[in-house]
Amino acid sequence: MTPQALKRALIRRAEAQGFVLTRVTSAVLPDRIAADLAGFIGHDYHGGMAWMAETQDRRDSPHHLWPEARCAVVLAMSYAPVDPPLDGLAQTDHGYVSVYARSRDYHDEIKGKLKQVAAVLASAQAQVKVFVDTAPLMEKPLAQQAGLGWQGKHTVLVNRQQGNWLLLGVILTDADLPVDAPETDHCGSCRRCLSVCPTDAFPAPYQLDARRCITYLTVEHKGPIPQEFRKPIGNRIFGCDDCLAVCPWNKFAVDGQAYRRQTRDDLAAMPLADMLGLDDAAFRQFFASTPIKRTGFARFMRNVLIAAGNSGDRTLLPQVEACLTHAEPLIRGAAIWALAQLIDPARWQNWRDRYLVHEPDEDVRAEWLSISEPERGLLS
Ligand code: B12
Ligand code: SF4
Ligand code: SF4
Repeated sequence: MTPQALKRALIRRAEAQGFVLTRVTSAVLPDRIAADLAGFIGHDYHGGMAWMAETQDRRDSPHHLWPEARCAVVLAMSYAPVDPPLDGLAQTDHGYVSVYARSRDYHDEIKGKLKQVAAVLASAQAQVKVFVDTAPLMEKPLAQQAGLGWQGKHTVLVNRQQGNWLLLGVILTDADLPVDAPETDHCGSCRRCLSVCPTDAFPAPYQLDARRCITYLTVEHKGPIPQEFRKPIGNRIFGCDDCLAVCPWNKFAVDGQAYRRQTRDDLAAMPLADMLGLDDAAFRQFFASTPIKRTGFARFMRNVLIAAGNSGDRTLLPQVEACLTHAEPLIRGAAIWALAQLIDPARWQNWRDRYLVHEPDEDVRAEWLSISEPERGLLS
């Protein structure tokens, strides 16, 4: 088969698997990308994602990860939502889950489909490796170089027809295929994604300080969520879609049907009262094979408690109180903050005196002591 015919066969197979975009590029990224990655890591923007720094020398170009790689086939699956995704942010007694996580884990979903596409290359005696998200590979710069779209000011890949609700997958191969032209930037003077960010996570256009991003804080970050972000997080219990949802290029996006077949409607808006009632076993069962399960029970409950604190819903108080004595210090610490948001500030001292005396963990004690008297907010 000629390289052209092989590429056509690949694209046909990819379309049949539900990918909306498939392009080919060289497996070499320019030095500029390595310098940008070094800038990101040098500023500590990766926060606690130590694996980014540990793999930096392989991550900066695919041919450093796999020296035999000649080409990268980059594919995108649309997960464009049908309903306006941010509506759930107003339902403060429910938890908001970002659109990509409201379904079967996309890593499993897309990897299976990539293998089907890669089989076309393998049957032509080419070597292949498939990647979704977790490998040390810069998928967005690679996608831009392949012409799938451009990295918008929010750093996510945007396509003129599909918008930015795209998940990416990559097939590296030692085969030589005809490559596509890179895409150029079409953000123009727009700044919508930068202005909407609740935690001011963009130090500059095209740069993200992950430590300030709600997705990092609710999904990747292991410890207590720093105080300054707790109120801006609102009811977002897993990820955030604000910068994606405002991008004007989404108006051309058709809904992500292939992906949505795996969607669970019950994950779009979950009553906080139900979430607070989960224990570790029920959590694992309810979120089985979704990305949420990967954060683990303690981090998930930390997020739910922050949302409970922001809910203004005092009917949640008994469940919040029950968490003050939970075996997990991370959960106890978040419960203290939630309590402080929900109770009458005049009663704070009583609550603290009752629990602080029994608290063995230094960090949790510090949580109690960090609040002298809750601010008199809407509830008082
Ligand atoms: C780490 C990571 C995160 C981190 C950091 C995100 C980030 N922007 O770096 C966190 C946890 C915050 C995150 C969040 C999300 N993620 Co994420 N994430 C990744 C991962 C694993 C690596 C990204 C990476 O290499 N970052 C390092 C920076 C340096 O690279 P970059 O973002 O390409 O930035 C370029 C420029 O913007 C510039 N730059 C960026 N920052 C800086 C800083 C300085 C100082 C300089 C000089 C340059 C610079 O340099 C880079 C190269 O040119 C990829 C999968 C993968 N293996 O690629 C998924 C991936 C990027 N994530 C994805 C998704 C869907 C999300 C979320 C939308 C999920 C959600 N709804 O909650 C959010 C989006 C938030 C946002 N605005 O970026 C998709 C994006 C698909 C797309 N359309 O682009 C990916 C590709 C996973 C996938 N396979 O589909 N993610
Ligand atoms: S995902 Fe949310 S918190 Fe993160 S950069 Fe986008 S708007 Fe900001
Ligand atoms: S919202 Fe505007 S600035 Fe942000 S990525 Fe979309 S077009 Fe670019």
